[in-house]
Amino acid sequence: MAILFMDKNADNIDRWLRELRANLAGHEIRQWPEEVGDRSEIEVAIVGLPERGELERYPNLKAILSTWAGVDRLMADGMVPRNVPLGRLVDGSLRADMTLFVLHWVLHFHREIHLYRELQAEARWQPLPYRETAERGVGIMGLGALGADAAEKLVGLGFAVAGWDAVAKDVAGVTSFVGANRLHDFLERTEILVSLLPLTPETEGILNKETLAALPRGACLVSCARGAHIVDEHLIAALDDGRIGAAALDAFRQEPLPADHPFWGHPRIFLTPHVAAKTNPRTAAQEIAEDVRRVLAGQPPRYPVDMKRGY
Ligand code: NDP
Ligand code: OXD
Repeated sequence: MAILFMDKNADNIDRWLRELRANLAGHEIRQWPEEVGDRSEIEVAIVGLPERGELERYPNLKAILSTWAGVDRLMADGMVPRNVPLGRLVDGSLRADMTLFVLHWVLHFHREIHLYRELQAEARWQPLPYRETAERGVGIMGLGALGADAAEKLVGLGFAVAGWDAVAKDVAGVTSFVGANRLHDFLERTEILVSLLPLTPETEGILNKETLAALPRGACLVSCARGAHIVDEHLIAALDDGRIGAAALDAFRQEPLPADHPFWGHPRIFLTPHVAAKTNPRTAAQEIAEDVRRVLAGQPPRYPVDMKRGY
């Protein structure tokens, strides 16, 4: 019996295989496609981006484990069989990196560095009104594995933090807003909005002209989950007329972002190429190995994906 590693996109497959083999000594790890061999011998598949249809061909799969936190690509038709448990990645290193990224941009926007940058361009010496962190409403959409940690750290810095989720979350010091009918109330009090939602049919396009207009004028956006949460042209219009003060964007509808996309040259957009929190094979392999052992012992993965909800 064996474990399969399959990722059509990984540029570091050797590293992954090394880390997985170190953490799963005594188990045979086969690399797709070269080492697949007899498909009926594969019990667990560890996947980044699998070949469409391929995973349907493994009759004895007990689980599929994702090397990504977000599993939206795996929800597309034919990517994973619906009757095999799917586990996603929750990893302390990923969480710490995402929290640092969020803190960076929240502090940047809280201290209005984006506005000082514009004043600098005009050689204007103009201190802006002082705001305490306690007066600054920061809102996190999605207090999940990543969002809850960022929220806690922001509370620790004294910000007025709220979260918006599908189900109520109890994070110390964070005001919880739940469900579609509280979204407007959540947005109204949010001057710096952080998006850490998964991409699902429900959250696709959630940052659109209505939701952006519900934020206080000049509010800033930190979008570090998935680009398809944003309706791109609505964001550009909101930035152009000053309703949104600035946006830090890490993920995009199409990646790499096409060279002619208007985001690239927009003066109020800060753009990074999907690097907010990159999976670190060293730490991720430890987490994945733990789940492999559980699955082989007949238990489900620790962070199962709900196939109906898509995350
Ligand atoms: P989790 O699944 O742990 O958290 C998702 C949160 O979103 C949960 O609190 C969930 O609420 C909430 N949520 C989901 N759907 C809705 C909805 N329709 N309405 C309201 N709340 C909703 O995910 P993670 O925190 O691990 O990761 C979040 C996302 O970050 C990933 O899906 C991925 O897209 C992105 N990511 C980006 C990276 C980057 O480098 N840019 C790196 C890693 C991840 P509830 O629990 O109540 O259902
Ligand atoms: C992830 C990501 O979902 O890197 O893990 O975006």
